Amino acid sequence: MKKTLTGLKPSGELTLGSLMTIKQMKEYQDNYDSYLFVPDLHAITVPQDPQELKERIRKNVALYLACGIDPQKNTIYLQSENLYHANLSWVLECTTYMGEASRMTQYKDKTSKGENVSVGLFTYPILMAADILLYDADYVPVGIDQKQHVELARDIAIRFNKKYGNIFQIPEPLITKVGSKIMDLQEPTKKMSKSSDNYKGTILLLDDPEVAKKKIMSAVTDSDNTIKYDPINKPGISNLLTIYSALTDIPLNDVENKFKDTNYGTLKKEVASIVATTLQDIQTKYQSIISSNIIDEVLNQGKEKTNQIASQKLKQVYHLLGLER
Ligand code: LTN
Repeated sequence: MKKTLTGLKPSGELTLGSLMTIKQMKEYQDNYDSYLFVPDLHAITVPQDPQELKERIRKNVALYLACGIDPQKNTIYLQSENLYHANLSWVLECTTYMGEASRMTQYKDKTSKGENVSVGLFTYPILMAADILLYDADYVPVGIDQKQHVELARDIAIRFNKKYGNIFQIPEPLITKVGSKIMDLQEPTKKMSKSSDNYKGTILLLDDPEVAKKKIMSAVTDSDNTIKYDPINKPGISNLLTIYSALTDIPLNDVENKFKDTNYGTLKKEVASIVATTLQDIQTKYQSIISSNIIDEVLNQGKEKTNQIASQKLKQVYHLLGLER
């Protein structure tokens, strides 16, 4: 069976955008061997409050389950509970060129603002390559912003295989269909992000549904009052159509037709309502999960299984490199 693997960084609360990646994994869970982990080591590339990080890690696992990820069909685990990730990452760093790593646009964007950045932020995509290659993932569902990182993982794997022997499966990015396009409600040309400081622009999966409704109602639009999917000229309206389509699974075209003879107020109300019911449903499930011991059971299983797989893989890599006596 083919393998899919992905992770959602716990650097901020999960958003509607995160839900799209989770939904994608849910679609695959019946037909693929699915791995869904919490890349908590990736979160510390920027400073985190330890107590908040700890809580968020648990919350995120509970949210995976509340959003319909079946722990029987998915291997769910914490990156930090598997030492082999950081270990393989070091090996891969030694086979990655400075030039390649320096081309990563996410890193370039972050450093272009002139902020102090950690070395970890620079090597971040190589740890991500390790996450993927340890398990021989065939497919990696990610938003469009992570595509370049998966391509780097491919390049690293291809080169390693050529030089040392065929050991890594070459992964392919699977770009989340609409999720890669869910935008900030206040600045609809920017991706809706868990690390955004614009509270009104982002809908969190644990937002009070009434608050979420208000955020939709005050989303930025434009003044020409025609409803059309046109992300360049009408980013705000297009984003609302996208959200509606994503949450109802109705194709974007049909959504556009459904609303084309109405007005912005109607569209916003309908989107607000579907967002609120979606959140309500997730949160009801979340409440019962967070107060049970299912999270620990799931994570213990995931930890054991993935440590076994990863230790085998690293042993083979060490063998190929002559790291043995
Ligand atoms: N970099 C990703 C999170 C991530 C990931 C991975 C995704 C870390 N390791 C491996 C897929 C596969 C992000 O920021 N969304």
